[in-house]
Amino acid sequence: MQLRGVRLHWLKLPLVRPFTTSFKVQTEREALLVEVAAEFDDGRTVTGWGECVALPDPSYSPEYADSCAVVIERFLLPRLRGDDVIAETVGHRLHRVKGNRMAKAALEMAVLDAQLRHAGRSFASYAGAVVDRVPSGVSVGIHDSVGELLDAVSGYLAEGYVRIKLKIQPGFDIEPVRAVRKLIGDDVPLQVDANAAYTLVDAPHLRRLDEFGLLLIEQPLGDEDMRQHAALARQMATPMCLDESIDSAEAAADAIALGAAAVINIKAGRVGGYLEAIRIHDIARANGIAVWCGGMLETGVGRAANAALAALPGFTLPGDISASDRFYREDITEPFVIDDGHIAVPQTPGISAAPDPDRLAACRVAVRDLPLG
Ligand code: NPG
Repeated sequence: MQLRGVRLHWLKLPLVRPFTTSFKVQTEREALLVEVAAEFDDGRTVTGWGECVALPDPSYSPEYADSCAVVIERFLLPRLRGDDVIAETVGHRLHRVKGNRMAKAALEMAVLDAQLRHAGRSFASYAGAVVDRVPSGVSVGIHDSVGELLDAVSGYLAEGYVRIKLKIQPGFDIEPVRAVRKLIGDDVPLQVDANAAYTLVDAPHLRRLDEFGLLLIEQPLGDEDMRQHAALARQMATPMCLDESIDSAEAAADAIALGAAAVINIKAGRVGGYLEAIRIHDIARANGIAVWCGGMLETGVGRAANAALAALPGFTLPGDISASDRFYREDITEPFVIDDGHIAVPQTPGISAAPDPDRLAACRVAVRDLPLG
């Protein structure tokens, strides 16, 4: 295929309620979508959509939405000139540009979406999905009081979510987790996510989480602290899960070899795209390491991709794939709904439904056509 047009859309979607993590309070999602027009050998031109998951600031990772837009325009697109573009070689063509994985992921996703739409094939079938619905977990932010947290958790359980993930940080960890475990009983799967808020000297404190029978503790230490995660893992009974530290298949292989990860949270944006995400799934599965699909408050475009990814056989733990209304009153696609604790895996050609043009226009704050050179 040949790229004939690339358009960036900056969106702002209000959240139904603030979402607080150890690194940020989010009250709206600023999303960046990549739309490509791809012309195929048969003369057909097909539109593809990608979602860039970078936040508006470098708080979760070094990238941020505007840095991604610049990188896509100045450094990535020039490498996708010519009539021989296929999704499977996008990663290789972009390899000389270091890092900037969320930017690369969004562009590769748009190309893959166009390619699959052209072929009339769903992403689920392409990726090797083995189920047509995936269990839905919910990520619950830090609250001002334990009482408010318990109300939120009760509400999500009533909606049918099958697994609860609690955001924790120093000062909001042992007691909130104890209270939630007491509320939900021993049978509801519960896990915690620290988003790199602790250091290894906190090991004795973190070990107190062991008594709550957690599925896992996610990224307690810094992004670069692979060795220290391995050391912490040896001191805790709760299985160690890495998120921020795993930015590639190589990093996943290292984490497994070091004993730093008994579980891996896979987020395609963080690792440079859905194809790398599939490779990490494959490596983890071959090593007997469980994976689950993380979320970054995606719109319906990215949520569709995550639901399909999570349908691969190694995704043995529920992902952060909630219904659209966990974050948004109105999505830009048909909303994903929770049904009996599950989210349906899209089966239509391409990765996601195209955004609804009216909804897109309603929440768009900027749009830019990129020169193709
Ligand atoms: O369900 O999409 C979701 C949110 C899941 O907690 C969630 N995401 O650290 O994993 C995380 C966190 C996050 C959100 C990280 C946005 C970065 C940006």
